[in-house]
Amino acid sequence: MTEDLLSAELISEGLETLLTGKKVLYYPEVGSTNETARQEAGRGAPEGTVVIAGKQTQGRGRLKRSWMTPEGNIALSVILYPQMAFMPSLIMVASLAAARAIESATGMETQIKWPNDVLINGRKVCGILIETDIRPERVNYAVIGIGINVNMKIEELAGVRTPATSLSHETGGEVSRLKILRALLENMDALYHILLSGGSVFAEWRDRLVTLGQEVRVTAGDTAFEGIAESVNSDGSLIVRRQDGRLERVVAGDVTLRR
Ligand code: BT5
Repeated sequence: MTEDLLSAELISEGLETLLTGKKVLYYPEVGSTNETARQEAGRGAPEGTVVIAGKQTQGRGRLKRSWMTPEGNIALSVILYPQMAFMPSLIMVASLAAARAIESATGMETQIKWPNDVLINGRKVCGILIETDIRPERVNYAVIGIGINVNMKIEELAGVRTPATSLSHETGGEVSRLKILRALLENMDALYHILLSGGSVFAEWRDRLVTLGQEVRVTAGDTAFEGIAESVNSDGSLIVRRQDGRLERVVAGDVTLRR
């Protein structure tokens, strides 16, 4: 591997952001950046603080699943103190920022799989986990965790149950984590400021969804059903037409594309 050093200074130097990455905490190795970010948020870290790890030993996905982050990849968490009204848009901000950053840094085209995966050629290259501390009527903090497979051999992903890939595998060469990280933070910042100024990021997110029009299988809690993903609402929920014709609104859950 050629030199792709990371440090807080390299990541934040000259970054064109208003909030995101003004404070960067870089750890060569950490359990989970989301866990560290939650502790920092609990201590009142400034909004936009970013926790980045060279490697995670206990990276986590949704529903207590695990997320592999060996050396050479990106694992980061951003601390935000958003209004409650912004909550449904955070997943859109995060997945759009990741998609845009990957595209600008590699020239590869990406798709977003509802609600939180970024794909290249139909394979997952990025996962997002948002963890929040919500007090009645108010968000204490939100931690946006993003994991991107950057320089990872395809064999390292062999144990993963859904189709997955890495940027180095797709581009056929080593990819600069620094370039992607900086683009990611700049895009996150710009997209979050659209929310802060009363705008919406919904249309771009919807237009990038690969899920719409597809046959899907939805599992949510104890229930599972199949149907066609017809549309999404501006709150991010997915509208699925079941085989018996009924429309179902899916707020959380796992969606598998049945291709
Ligand atoms: C996710 O969960 O996709 C969210 C992943 C979020 C990871 C970031 S890294 C920074 C921050 N700190 C953390 O501790 N987490 C966040 P989910 O949709 O539940 O997908 C998890 C599933 O993806 C696992 O059950 C595996 O099957 C698969 N998987 C694990 N590692 C993977 C990888 N590196 N690439 C692709 N798929 C993976």
